[in-house]
Amino acid sequence: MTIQLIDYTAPAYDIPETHLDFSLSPDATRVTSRLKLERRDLSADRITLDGEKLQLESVAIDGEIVGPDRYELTDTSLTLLGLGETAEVEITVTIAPQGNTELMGLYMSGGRYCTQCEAEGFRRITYFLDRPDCLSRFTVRVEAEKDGFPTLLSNGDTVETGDAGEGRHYAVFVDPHPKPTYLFALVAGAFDSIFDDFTTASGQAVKLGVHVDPGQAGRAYFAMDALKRSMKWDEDVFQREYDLSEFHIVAVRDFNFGAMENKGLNIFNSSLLLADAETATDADFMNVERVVAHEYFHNWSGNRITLRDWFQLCLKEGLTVYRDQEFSSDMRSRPLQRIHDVQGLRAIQFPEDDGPLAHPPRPTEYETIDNFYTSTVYNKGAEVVRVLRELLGADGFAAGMQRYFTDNDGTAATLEDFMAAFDFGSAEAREAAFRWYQQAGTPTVTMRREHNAETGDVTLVLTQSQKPTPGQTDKAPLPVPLRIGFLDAEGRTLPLSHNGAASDEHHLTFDTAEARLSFSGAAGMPIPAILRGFNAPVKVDTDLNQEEKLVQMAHDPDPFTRWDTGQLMMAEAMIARAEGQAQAGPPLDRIAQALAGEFDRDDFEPGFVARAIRPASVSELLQQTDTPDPAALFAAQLETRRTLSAALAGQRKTEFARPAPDADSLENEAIGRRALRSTFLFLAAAEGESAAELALDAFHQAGNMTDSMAALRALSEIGGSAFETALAEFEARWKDDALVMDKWFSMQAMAPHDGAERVRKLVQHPLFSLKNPNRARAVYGAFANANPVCFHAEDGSGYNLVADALIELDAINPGTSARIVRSFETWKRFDTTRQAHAKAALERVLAAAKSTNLKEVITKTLGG
Ligand code: B3K
Ligand code: ZN
Repeated sequence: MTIQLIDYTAPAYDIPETHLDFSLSPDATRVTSRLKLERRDLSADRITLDGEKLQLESVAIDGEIVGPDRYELTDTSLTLLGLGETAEVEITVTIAPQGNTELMGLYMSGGRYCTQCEAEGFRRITYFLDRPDCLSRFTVRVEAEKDGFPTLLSNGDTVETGDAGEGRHYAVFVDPHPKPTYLFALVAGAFDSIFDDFTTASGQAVKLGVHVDPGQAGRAYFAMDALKRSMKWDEDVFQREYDLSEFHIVAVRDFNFGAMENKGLNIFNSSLLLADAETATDADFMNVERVVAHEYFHNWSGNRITLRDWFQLCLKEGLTVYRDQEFSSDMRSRPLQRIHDVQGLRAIQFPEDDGPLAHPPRPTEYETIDNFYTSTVYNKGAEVVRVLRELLGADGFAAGMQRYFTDNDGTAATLEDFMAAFDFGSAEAREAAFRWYQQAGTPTVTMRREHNAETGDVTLVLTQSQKPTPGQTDKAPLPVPLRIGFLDAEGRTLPLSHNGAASDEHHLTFDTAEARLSFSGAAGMPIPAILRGFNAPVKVDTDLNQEEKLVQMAHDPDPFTRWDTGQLMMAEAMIARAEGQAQAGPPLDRIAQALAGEFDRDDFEPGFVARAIRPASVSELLQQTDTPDPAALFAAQLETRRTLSAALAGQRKTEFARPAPDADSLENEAIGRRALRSTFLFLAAAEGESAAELALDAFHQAGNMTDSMAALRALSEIGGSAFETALAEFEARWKDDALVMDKWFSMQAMAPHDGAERVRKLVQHPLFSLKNPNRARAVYGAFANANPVCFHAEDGSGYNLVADALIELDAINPGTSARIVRSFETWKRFDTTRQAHAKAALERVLAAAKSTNLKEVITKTLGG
């Protein structure tokens, strides 16, 4: 059944008050709900509540138990009949959290109860209007055995606790903020808890708790610190304060995605919460910090202001990702954060936008909303907010954000409400900006120069175009905010004039299919960068020649541009090699020379250089060529790495001659230097066997998980006995630590030479289980997404390996199978042999698939 945006209608009744009573037990949890109904639609006398996999025990209306003459029951709903203007309804159901392998609704993880309700999990807890526009005030009583479940949590403030007899205890929670069901949460179990407190700007004291598996408290302090920094940042930057007297975060091992922003009770995948230097990499730390912030920021962008319907998902997700990106930029390095985020966007969102699953940030129809938690909704959604900020200017954007929060507080809003908060100057300008939410596909902006040596005028001739996407052929131009700066042939900044005003950097909006932007004051042909800072999610195609690009990558004052142009040059060189045309590509020695210059800059930042000198991954390269051949691209990448490694040998020696950065430090300098060392190792690993000793040495010297993983990664490419030795040592040391073992599993699944054989063996390992999403992703997700050479093997073996797993996984956890299958989305870009294998594999999975989730993704992938 397809749900359409235009079909939205408000529910016939409101449920202003909800009381829930949980009597927890693994196989038969009893849930009693008491709902206050208030008629909204005058003609209504019935209400259809959502419910799935529930055992209905009883229904009472206005105090009287009623029979089936007063309700209709189906597999997915309970319709109450003959209702008046108001009604008090009491419903009792039983559910079995222990058998819940889909991890939606109430389930058990590691012997603890927890919930996941977004998007439609609450209907597996009890019958309710399980939709985001039904806001209700919740009072929740939770009762469980004292032994084994000492900690009881739900949303809001704890108002009562006590003994319930027979070895059981209870707690009552009141959440004063009306909320939709998807923000409901409940937790019960034995945890190690750490506590802290925070005082809001207006003086409210908030008790903070982070609850983790027993024995793991030491790994929870970083998250607690990140939480406090997030709370402060949201006050400073967006004037948003927290609004309850308690805030809790709980980590669970079995979780379908990263984390969840339930009101006052965030639940996290433990992989995104637990971190210490021994067991987590710098990248893990940054992810924990980002996700803690993200979920906390939802308290305003998502919870206080929620969604009218799921089509508006981007309203909370895109905006909140934008907010967490800004937070990370302020906490760490702004240019590095931008590079990191754009790399992610290009790696995942651009291909999505270019393939059969393309959809606008605000889709207009869906079958399963779970399938729309996509990179387009999240990451492009964040980029669109960034576009708005650029179009409006920092002050206009800030003022609009305050208006948005004030005008919509306590409501279920739409993207139109969001746009209405900003002053675009005209209705046309607002409509044009709104198109970013409505159109799918990545626009391409081309830039060609016309230079007049006599007058010193240069005109940038710009065009923008978008390819048709499934279901959307007509595309209107979008407002693209540009930051344009020029260099001369020696790399000096040229302050050219536009409309009479000279500037080092011009901020202009390009909002038509074609435009001519004229600048004066350029004696020679200038070298423009038009998308400094990357403030619009577009592809750029310029007429710069190789010499000009070399100047730009070495001298543009914008670090993003230097990084980007350097990456482009290296990619062109690698692709030319893969196609057997090395001569046609840019010369590697000149690229290496330009990159070497980064080490001598006054503003040298090791973390930046680590990224600048690291050539694109094979996955990234696959997208940049129309004849993708993973093995050839890998060989070209290895050659490029060897050249760079040799050219930068002096710089490497200098770095390794210095004392290693403090293993526990998370300062930018320390993180940056570790990243730089890791890149050097990555470059050197391309030398193969002869680098084995160096890499194994690095593995043994490693003072923290970042260094261990960098060395193990290098070894995974070299293969042979050094890799086996390291793996065995790693396993012996970490076999009892699930999060660390996930790394061990994925490192092998990503091994480029023999990943497929390894995966076949790994899934026989006693620690492997498809039931745990982290472990399933560590093996199959890593293989399908991060081992392009083996996944796209020409004989179809990689596709078949994943297909077999998907069939098995779908019966256990459709949310996870429907996500891993997305690695097939680029199948039509490959040669006919690979296409045939991919198609056969997908058809085989489709025939066996049980879930709508998986079927929807495959059908679109095959059809689009
Ligand atoms: N809102 C959740 C994601 C829920 C996914 C449901 N399929 C996490 C987040 O984006 O913050
Ligand atoms: Zn989110």
